[in-house]
Amino acid sequence: MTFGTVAAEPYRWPFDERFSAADTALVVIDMQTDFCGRGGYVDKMGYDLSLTRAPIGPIGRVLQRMRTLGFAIIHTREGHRPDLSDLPANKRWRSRQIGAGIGDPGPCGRILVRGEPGWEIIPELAPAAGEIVIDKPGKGSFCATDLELILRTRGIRNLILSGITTDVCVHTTMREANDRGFECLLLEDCCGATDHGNHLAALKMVKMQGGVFGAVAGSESLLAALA
Ligand code: C5J
Repeated sequence: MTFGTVAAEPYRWPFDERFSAADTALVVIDMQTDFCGRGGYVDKMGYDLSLTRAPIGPIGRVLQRMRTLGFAIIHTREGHRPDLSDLPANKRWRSRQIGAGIGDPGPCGRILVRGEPGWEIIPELAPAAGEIVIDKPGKGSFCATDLELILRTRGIRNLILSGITTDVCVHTTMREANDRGFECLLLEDCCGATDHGNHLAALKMVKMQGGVFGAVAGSESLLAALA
């Protein structure tokens, strides 16, 4: 089934006016306890969890609809090997400056370490059987992962982006994808940041210069296009 365009800013998405489950994936970025759960990394840093939890409901609705329609669903998790061999010293040092050292013990296990409770995707948005999960050591989902190979192998050209945080992992992934020629749509109510001003600024940056990284829409606009 082919769908028409989504009402988005600064242009109706996608640019070539059609998309389908065969050529489009939903990417759900880092919906892990460490970023939106009590006792996780973001909580330990002292940020307001309501900001990174806000997208849980909207993502859940989009996920359910896109799953039903047979779109590819890709989840990502930021995290490091237990021996921390993929953790740059400066990333660890900076996290310790703010009192949430990556690799150090916390209420949800070792912070941002693969296999620990805090690193798991929250139960509300848990991957379904057969959905792809990308483990990444950095902010971007393309860096040191097989994401691009998987997308090219499946013939995916369009990415619908959601998750946390808007200004860090979501933005880095969108920029990486855009440079690789993927046509990107960011769902504004399906992402959130530790600072609401940064969230708004990140949305604005996408829309400048005619859509320098792609387009931005609300989840209701996407769901209307998929109805
Ligand atoms: C951050 C992320 N904010 N998932 N990670 O450190 O955006």
